[in-house]
This record gives sequence, structure tokens and C-alpha cells, in this order.
Amino acid sequence: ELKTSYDNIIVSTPAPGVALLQLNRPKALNALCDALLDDLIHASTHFDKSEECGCIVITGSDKAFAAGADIKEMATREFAEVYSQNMFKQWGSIAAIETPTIAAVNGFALGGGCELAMMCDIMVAGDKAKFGQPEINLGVIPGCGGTQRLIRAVGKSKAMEMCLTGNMIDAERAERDGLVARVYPAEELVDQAVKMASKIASKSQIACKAAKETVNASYEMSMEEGLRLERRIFHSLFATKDQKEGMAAFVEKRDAKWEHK
Ligand code: CO8
Repeated sequence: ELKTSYDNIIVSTPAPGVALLQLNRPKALNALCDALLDDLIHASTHFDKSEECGCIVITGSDKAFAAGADIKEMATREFAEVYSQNMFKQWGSIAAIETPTIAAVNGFALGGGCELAMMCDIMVAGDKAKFGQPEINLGVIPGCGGTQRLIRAVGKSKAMEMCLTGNMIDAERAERDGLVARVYPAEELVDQAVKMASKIASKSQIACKAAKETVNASYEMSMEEGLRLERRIFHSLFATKDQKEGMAAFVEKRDAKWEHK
């Protein structure tokens, strides 16, 4: 059940089928403390299960999407504690959301902030956004996908540059390098992300989930296995009402009415 309010995020439904989760710890530039993660998992799990929700947008503030893991919370932790609690493992729940997700990044997306954005299916950015993996400056390395998802997005040399120097890249370069799908003027970003999310939410949800699952599987598979999985999932969609409806609507030259079944 969705709570009426959360301490660290603001939840809204700005358009039919769209959930907007706004990180809201402005004084700490949305540093990703444990309580914020709990809120984010709670709300995103609710929308992931909800039949009404077809796309989840995650955003921050104008100044920061998120400036990383909460350094103040982490600073004095010991190995035995972080190892036995498997610190950051719960972030896997965000990557495991089955509903399509969009990260709308204004301002800083650093460390865990950049990693959270990379867990989403599509990243869009405001023109003043800045991305970086500055963990090296703290004597550590990225801990939530920065060494794994970043290289798949931008390639080895650029990922190494970011992880080893801690240098930030701006939105224009992030788009050129393939980290970001689109860049918009900062003040339009959230509206544009909601518009994109509305478009996704207007499709067959079952087909969207199948597309997401199949695209993501490519990270784990050989080309041959991936193509076989794609074909099998394609075949399986012929068991859905939405395939019958979508193709009939095309033939009859009308809009499809999805039942998400
Ligand atoms: N953790 C805790 N507090 C933070 C963080 C953070 N990551 N980032 C900023 N803050 C706080 C500051 O301490 C400051 O608080 P206060 O007013 O109480 O001193 C407030 O936010 C405002 O920050 P600044 O005064 O520093 O603002 P500036 O505009 O001068 O600078 C920067 C903005 C450049 C973003 C700067 O704040 C900065 O460098 N932040 C740290 C960035 C960083 O190193 N991030 C990586 C963190 S490590 C990490 O993410 C490990 C990833 C593991 C996976 C995590 C999954 C979630």
C-alpha cells in the first residue's frame, strides 16, 4: 500500500498511467541514505504491482538528481558491518522493477546518483545535468553498478576515465556518449519525461514488460541465446489479447484498445 506521505520522496501521478517519484532531501542534495532507499523501494514496488501504472519516472531537484550515497552515514562503517549487511544489495530491487522506468536528471548525478539513474531503462537529462563517479576521491570505488553498467553504456575507455579520475561529464557529452537518450532545457525536463512516460503507459503493458525483459536479457546472454529468447518471447505474445487487438486495430485502421492481457 502506498503511504500518504514519505519523509524522503514526493510521490505523484501527473498523468494517467504515470507515477512520478521525486527524491526529496534538498539539504543533502538528495544523498541516498538508507531511509530514502526504503521510501523509494516502498513506493516503486507499489506502482510496479499496480495495474494502473505503465511507467515510473524518478527525478530529483533542479540542483541535484542525487549526489551519491550518504557519505556521512557511511564514513565510520567497518568492513564486518558492510560485508555482513551486504551494504547496497537492496538497490537491486530498483533495478528489478518490471514496469518501464525513466530517470529524469537535472543537476548532479554523482556516485550512487549516477548509478540509480543507470538502473532506470531510459535516462533523460536537463541541459545543466552533470554525471560522475567520484568515489575514487573518497578512497573507494562505485558500489552500485558504476563499474558495470557504465562500461556497457559508454565503453571501456570513457568508463575508466570517469571511474579513475572522478571527472564529471555534462549532459551534452552524456548524450553523445550514449549514457543519456535525450537532453531537454532544464525547466522542461520533468514535463518531457512525463510526456515520454505517458506515451509508454499508453501501450500494451504486457508488451512493454516483454520488451524490457528481452532488452535487459541481452546483458546476460550470447547473441545466439538472446535472439532465441527474443523469438520465444515474441511467439509468447501471440497468447495475449493485446496482440490480437493490436494487429486487428491496424488492419481495421483504428486505434488499439489495450486490455493489458
Ligand atoms: N552525502 C552526504 N551529504 C552530502 C553528499 C553526499 N553524497 N553530497 C552533498 N552532501 C551535503 C553536503 O555535505 C552539504 O551539507 P552541509 O550543508 O550540511 O554541509 C550539502 O549536501 C550541500 O553540499 P555542498 O555544500 O557540498 O554543495 P556544493 O554545491 O558546494 O557541491 C557537490 C556540490 C559537488 C555535489 C558536492 O556536494 C559533492 O562533491 N558531493 C559528494 C559527491 C560524491 O562524492 N558522491 C559519491 C558518494 S559515494 C557513493 O555514491 C558510493 C556509491 C555506492 C552505491 C550507492 C547506492 C546508492
